[in-house]
Amino acid sequence: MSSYESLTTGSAVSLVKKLGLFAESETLSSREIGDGNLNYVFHIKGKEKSVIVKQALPYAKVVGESWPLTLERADIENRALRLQGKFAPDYTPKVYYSDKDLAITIMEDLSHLEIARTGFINGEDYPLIAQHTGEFIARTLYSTSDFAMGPQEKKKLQNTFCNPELCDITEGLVFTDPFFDAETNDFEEGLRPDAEKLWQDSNLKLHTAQLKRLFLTSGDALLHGDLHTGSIFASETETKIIDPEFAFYGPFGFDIAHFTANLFMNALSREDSRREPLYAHIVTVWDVFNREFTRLWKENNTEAFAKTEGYLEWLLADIFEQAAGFMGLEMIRRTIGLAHVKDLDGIEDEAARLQAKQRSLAIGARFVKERHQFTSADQLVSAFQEGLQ
Ligand code: SR1
Ligand code: MG
Repeated sequence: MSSYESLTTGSAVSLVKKLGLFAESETLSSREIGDGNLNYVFHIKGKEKSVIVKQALPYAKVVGESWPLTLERADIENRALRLQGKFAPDYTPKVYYSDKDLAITIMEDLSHLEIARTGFINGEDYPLIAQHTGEFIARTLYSTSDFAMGPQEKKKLQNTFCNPELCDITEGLVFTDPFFDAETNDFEEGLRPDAEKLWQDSNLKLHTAQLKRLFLTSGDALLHGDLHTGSIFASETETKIIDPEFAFYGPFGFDIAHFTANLFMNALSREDSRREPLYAHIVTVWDVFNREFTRLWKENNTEAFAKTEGYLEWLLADIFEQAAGFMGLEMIRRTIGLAHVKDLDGIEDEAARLQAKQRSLAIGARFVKERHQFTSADQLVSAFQEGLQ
């Protein structure tokens, strides 16, 4: 029988004391700070140290108890964090404790950093975020792929990261619902003509179906699965990637696409003169990903065809093309689907907000439909700039 019960600020304190993370006698402060869609997050602070207690709820917090959700995701997140910590320790929070029944993970407190989405909205530029995120993605993906692990070990690991319910959320909210008049969609009335145009675009639907199939069937590597700027804690010098509860074996291009798409959406919310640092991040994350993936490929590759001329170059080009498509889908779903981004929703002026969202839809649709034509991040940035005209 499961011993699950949801924590409160008080019971979270009792738990960390019982686990010996703090002395019984110590006075601790405890606050629920989660602003995500799915979980409780308690910040527990003593005199000299602090920790984060994250607990999965048996339903999606963003919708309520009418949307039940597996607690298994806490175990997935905990195991993904431990693996990511092995391959990219500088960019992963340390895990101190986890309990499958209670669906909790106790981890390093990162509150000296800021959620990157919030920082970007407030005008921060985080000079190292793209370099760090590119390294994180290349290392975690390459290290869990057939190339690094060999097909047998990889398949064994893949079996332990089947994440059907969370994948179902992505399959619905990212790859399906925004392309139909679905109940989960959420947009302001002024966007209805744009949404309807999109629902009638059969070419866009065909491309979306192709990308959805890729998501459903490719098992390249252990993905983070939800790598938007709200899943990143950052400062001028540090970057930590959190929240891998959507982790599963999926296509190489997915994580980098989501990071890049969220930078583009922040760029939509900024004045032209302040977009340059985001464009630079987009180019950098791709440069770093390609460089790091290539370094790892050359250092450690179990594949018989690893040295076959043109194979690595073909693969990197294929990842880029997939990613351009996934990027477009992320922009579309964050604009008219269920889960929005504050970058766009927070634009106060109604006309400016509507324009930014219309641009997000149009640029997103172009990325999806023309993904085969893009071969570099510079080209994506140029296409984005054309979408601002
Ligand atoms: C019901 S969950 C909605 C969204 O929040 C998560 O962060 C994922 O992006 C998901 O699509
Ligand atoms: Mg999350």
